[in-house]
Amino acid sequence: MVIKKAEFITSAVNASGFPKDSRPQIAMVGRSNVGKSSLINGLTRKNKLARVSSQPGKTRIINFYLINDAFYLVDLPGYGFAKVSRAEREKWGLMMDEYFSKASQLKFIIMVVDIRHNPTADDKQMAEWIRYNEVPVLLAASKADKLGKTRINPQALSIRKLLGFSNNVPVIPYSVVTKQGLDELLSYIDSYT
Ligand SMILES: Nc1nc2c(ncn2[C@@H]2O[C@H](COP(=O)(O)OP(=O)(O)OP(=O)(O)O)[C@@H](O)[C@H]2O)c(=O)[nH]1
Ligand SMILES: [Mg+2]
Repeated sequence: MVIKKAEFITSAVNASGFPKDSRPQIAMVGRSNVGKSSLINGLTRKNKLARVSSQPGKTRIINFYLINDAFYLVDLPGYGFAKVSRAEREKWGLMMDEYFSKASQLKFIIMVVDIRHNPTADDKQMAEWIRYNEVPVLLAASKADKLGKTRINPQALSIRKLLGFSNNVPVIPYSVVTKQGLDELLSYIDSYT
């Protein structure tokens, strides 16, 4: 698939703000600062579409991007960054619950993990939740440019295992810097839209 058109449509904090049309949605989940917004920019080849920051917690609302007029990529707020109040954490949980329970067009989840790190307790909880809800999932292991070539695949497979996913869950190491893995991710996205 080639992404010819990508545009920001809307932001939302609850279901009243979600797009109302029936186009399929593919959502990015993952720890804060792992690279979800960068991945949206990398896949669409638009550097300024989604806001990226080295400061964790940049995306605190749900952002919807319409791709080729055909489907949405959904940038969900990241979890697990330290400097956050309890109230903020609760707000995050409510927002995610609302999205996952009411977004009936959700077809597929891309769970983004940093290839350099083993999964955290938060990551494991997210993986549990995905399995419980039986949503098709793909693991995208970010920042592969930061790891030596021979370590990339073994580390990606190890993360999948630690998260408790079976071999049926695709795991794709990628980098928005070298563009490794981006075409493969696009093919998977294509098969779900
Ligand atoms: N080297 C490298 N850096 C990356 C890659 N992807 C993202 N980054 C960097 O990681 C940082 C965080 O990226 P974001 O895309 O803002 O992360 P996020 O997951 O959207 O974070 P939140 O919005 O806080 O949930 C930025 O400094 C990016 O430039 C990658 O593939 N390689
Ligand atoms: Mg973000």
